[in-house]
Amino acid sequence: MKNRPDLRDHGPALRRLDRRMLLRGGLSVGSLTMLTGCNLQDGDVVDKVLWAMSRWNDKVQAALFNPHRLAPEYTESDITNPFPFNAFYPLDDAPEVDAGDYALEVSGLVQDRSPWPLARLRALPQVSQITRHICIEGWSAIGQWGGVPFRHFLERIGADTRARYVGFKCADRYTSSLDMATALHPQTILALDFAGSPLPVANGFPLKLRVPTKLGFKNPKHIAAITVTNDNPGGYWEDQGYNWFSGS
Ligand SMILES: Nc1nc2c(c(=O)[nH]1)N[C@H]1C(S)=C(S)[C@@H](COP(=O)(O)O)O[C@H]1N2
Ligand SMILES: [Mo]
Repeated sequence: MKNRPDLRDHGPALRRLDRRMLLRGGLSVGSLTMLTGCNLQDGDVVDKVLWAMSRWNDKVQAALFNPHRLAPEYTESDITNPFPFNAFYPLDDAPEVDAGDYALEVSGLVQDRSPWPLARLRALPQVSQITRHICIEGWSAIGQWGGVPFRHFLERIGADTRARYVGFKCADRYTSSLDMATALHPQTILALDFAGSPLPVANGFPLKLRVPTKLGFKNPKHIAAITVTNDNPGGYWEDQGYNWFSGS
């Protein structure tokens, strides 16, 4: 074939392409060549095409997202023990947040920007779920998380729930963001507890977002600040090419 792309030149760009897009859409690099009419020899062009496809994929996924469909829930006997740790650094570097000093910051399109010490979060209604965490790196594990339904929290701070995004900043400088429909999903929780006790440092002390309808990287740990916005805040992995929506 004349225009056969040389995959070796585009390894990183192709690895960043959402696997699901390839699987679901049945797309191949060969069909990409036909669609774009370019021979994919130019890394920048490949990158632009893949980013454009990923943005388009975000829109399709958002349109397909059913705000009422629930992720499967499991029983205590299904829980994975020990539960894995994962971050963009080794466990020794996980941030040690001082519980006494801690207060969650809130900003953006919200009526009440007052900070949230842990006791104030604990005073809100709490729920618990046993769900499967799926990491894009190829592992999954079932765990139990407890905390405040995120929808309740957003209503409590007077968030404009017509805004498009909720952004998260974490104590380890990790960032991530969610579409508002997923933020309001009944299983999305601002988790304080893991396996019935306060979150261990490894798994996000003092606060993480548990989103069972999304891949693991969209479950920020050690959350320090939340913002409600119409400008897509992106995120640590999102900005490196992981598909932004990454959910079902
Ligand atoms: N603050 C922060 N949150 C994070 C990450 C991180 O590096 N820092 N990694 C993400 C990824 S890729 C995964 S798989 C999960 C891992 O959560 P766990 O350590 O509780 O298994 O956290 C997500 N949230
Ligand atoms: Mo992950």
